[in-house]
Amino acid sequence: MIDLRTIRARLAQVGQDHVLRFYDSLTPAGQQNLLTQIASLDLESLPGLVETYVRNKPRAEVPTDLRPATYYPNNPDAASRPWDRSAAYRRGEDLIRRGKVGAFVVAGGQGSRLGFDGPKGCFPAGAVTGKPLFQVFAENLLGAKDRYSVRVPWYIMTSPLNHDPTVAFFRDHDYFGLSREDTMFFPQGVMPSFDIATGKVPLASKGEVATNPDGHGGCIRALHVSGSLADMQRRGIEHLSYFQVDNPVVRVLDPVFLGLHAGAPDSSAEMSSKMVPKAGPDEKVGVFCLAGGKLEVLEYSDLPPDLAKARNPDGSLTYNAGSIAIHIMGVEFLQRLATDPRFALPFHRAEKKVPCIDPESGEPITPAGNNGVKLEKFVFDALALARASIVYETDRVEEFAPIKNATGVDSVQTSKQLQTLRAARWLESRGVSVPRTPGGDPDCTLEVSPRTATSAAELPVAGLPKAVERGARLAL
Ligand code: UD2
Repeated sequence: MIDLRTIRARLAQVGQDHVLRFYDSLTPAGQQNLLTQIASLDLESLPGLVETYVRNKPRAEVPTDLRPATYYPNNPDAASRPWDRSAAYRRGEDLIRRGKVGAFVVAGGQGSRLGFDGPKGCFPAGAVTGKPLFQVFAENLLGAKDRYSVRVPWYIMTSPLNHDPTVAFFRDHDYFGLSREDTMFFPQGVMPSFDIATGKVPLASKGEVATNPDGHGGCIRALHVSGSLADMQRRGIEHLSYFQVDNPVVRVLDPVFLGLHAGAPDSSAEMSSKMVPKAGPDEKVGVFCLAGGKLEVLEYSDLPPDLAKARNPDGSLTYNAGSIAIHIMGVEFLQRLATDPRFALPFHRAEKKVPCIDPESGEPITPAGNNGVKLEKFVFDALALARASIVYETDRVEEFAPIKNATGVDSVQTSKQLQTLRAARWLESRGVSVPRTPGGDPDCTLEVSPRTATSAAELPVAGLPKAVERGARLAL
């Protein structure tokens, strides 16, 4: 039993005792739930956080020695930095075959921009089949089982807000054919939200404090406290392939990327990243930069417009290395960070709409504008903690078709177009004729399951049609 008086005193000390205003109106179970929730928060840190991030808006300092990051070009013969793709492939493939690689999706975000009611991984994403994002990722792992005869464990980070429906979705779909023992779910941590005007923590209801997931950077601690890192060590997993829940064309097990991460002379095999050249100065992706000799990602909102627009003599963007949020992380590295008592990633402040109740009347408030401040940690801030970190360029059409918005840029529609475009390329590379519009876009809808292939080279020729009909919908 958590003691009311102790909690009340601690709350009063940090100026947040209003969260107990409706305590007496709750059932005994409701009272205990509220006290348990409050006791799980780091109350003593709240005054400092309110001062730093709510009353003030810390400006992201742009380091004076900032320069663009270097990267392994997609073309290994590029004069800028030649490298041995087949050696990287062999090394990466060997790691996969020997069961040294795990998969890790961060799926704890609130997905508010998409307006989808449910965990984002349940969103129907397949261009033809409409299969959910989680199934697409599962098929990557089933494909690895077919190709490499290996069971790749999959760690799925949820948040307390979507954990139960996520687990139920997998159970209802029989884990999409994966083994239950190889599919691990764990919730990330939360942070209290803050009222933007007062710094008070709002109440989501009379018996619940408003909280938000603590950002994908919370995954490092969550991997540790959930026992996932220990599980990886038991299984002999050395590298974790990290990806976001919103990208159905991610190549979960990429031998070349793994090989570079584990074997490139300038990699510490601690944390590596994939990039694509930015679509334009305004694309909403972070950029890889170097500062103080360390690799870092400057989030798009923190990159000053003059740097975002700066160009090289050949016309390309100077800060061109866009992060598509695909990383490989060494398990030893994660263990070292997670068990270091000094380890803490910085918070990033975001102004958001926080649904809550009126602190006086208890009536629900649906905010019209941003009424709250949320604090989140970003996983890419861990890059600077790696001894050395490499970036590998990949092709946008091959690996980046995110679903973030209901319409427009990075929407389900653009994702389906990109899925089709990629499949068209793969089919054409196999001699299949694909109808195109006068503008050059495929005039059909195509989808290749990652169980069938995760690259053109993996697409089996047998069984492919000679030509795709105009307007056809074809799933392979
Ligand atoms: C992210 C990157 C951006 C670029 C882009 C590529 C950040 C801050 N920005 O932008 O630089 O790489 O992706 O697509 O990451 N998530 C959690 N828990 C949380 C918050 C988020 O699991 O507490 C997951 C979320 O489920 C999703 C991913 O992290 O899989 C990205 O989150 P986002 O939608 O907030 O990031 P976005 O699209 O603004």
